[in-house]
Amino acid sequence: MRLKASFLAVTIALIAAGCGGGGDAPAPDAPAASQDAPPAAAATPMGTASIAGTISFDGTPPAPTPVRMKPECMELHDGPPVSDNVVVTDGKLKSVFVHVSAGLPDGYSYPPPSEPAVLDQEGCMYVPRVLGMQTGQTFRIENSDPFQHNIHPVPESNRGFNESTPNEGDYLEKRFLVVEKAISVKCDVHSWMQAFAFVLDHPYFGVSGDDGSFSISGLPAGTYTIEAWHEDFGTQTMEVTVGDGEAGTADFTFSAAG
Ligand SMILES: [Cu+2]
Repeated sequence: MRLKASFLAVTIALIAAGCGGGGDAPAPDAPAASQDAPPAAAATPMGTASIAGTISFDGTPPAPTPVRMKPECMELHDGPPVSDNVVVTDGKLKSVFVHVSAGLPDGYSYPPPSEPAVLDQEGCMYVPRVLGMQTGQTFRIENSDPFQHNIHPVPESNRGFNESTPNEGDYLEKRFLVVEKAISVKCDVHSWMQAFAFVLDHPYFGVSGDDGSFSISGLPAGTYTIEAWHEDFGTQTMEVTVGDGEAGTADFTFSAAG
C-alpha cells in the first residue's frame, strides 16, 4: 500500500510538473530557487525489483518476562501480560526493522505516502512495537484504551513531544522531518510501554512479522546494503544485488550472543 501510494504521489507530481512548468520557455518570473530543487520529486525511480527474507533466531530465546501493569491495564489482558521485545516463534524473530541503508541512486527524493504511519496504544502496549515511516509522513498515534496515555518520543535529531491522548479513540498526528533510526517512544503514565520509530527518506523498509518475514518492493535494479536491527540483538548488514523484476533474498540470523 505504501509503495502504491508513493507511486501515485509521484505520478501526480509528474502530471503537475507537466502541467505547470514544462515547455521550452519557462515563465520569466519562475523562482530562481527552482534551479536548486532536487531533480527529484518528478523522477523518483520506483523499480520492479524486490528483496525479501526471513529473520531467524539461533539458540534458546530468552523467556518472555512478565510485565507488572497497573490494574487498569491488567483488566485489558486475558492472561498475565509479558514483554514483547523478544518474540520468537518456531525459531523466527519478530520486530526486526529491515531497510535499505545504502545503494539507492543519488539525486532523487521520495515523497512521503499520503496515509499515516500508525502506532496504536492497546492494552497499555504499543502496537506495533517497531515501525517505520518516511520523513514528512503523518505519524498517527491512536488510543484504543479507555484511559489516558501520553506519548513521549525521545529523538536526537528530530523534535520530540510529550502529549496525551486522554480518551479511547483520541489520536495525535505528528511528523518527523529528519532521518533518524530507532527513536525511543515511551509513555510517562505506564513506564513499561516502549516502541521504536524509524524515520527514513525513502520507502524501502519493512519489519519482520510473527513468521520472521519481511519484504521490500519497488526497488530499482542495483546493489544494496540491507540493514537489519533488533533492539536487543544489534544490527547486521548484507549486500544484495537485484536486477529489474528480480526477487532478491536477505535472510538474517540473530542470537543472544549478538
Ligand atoms: Cu500509557
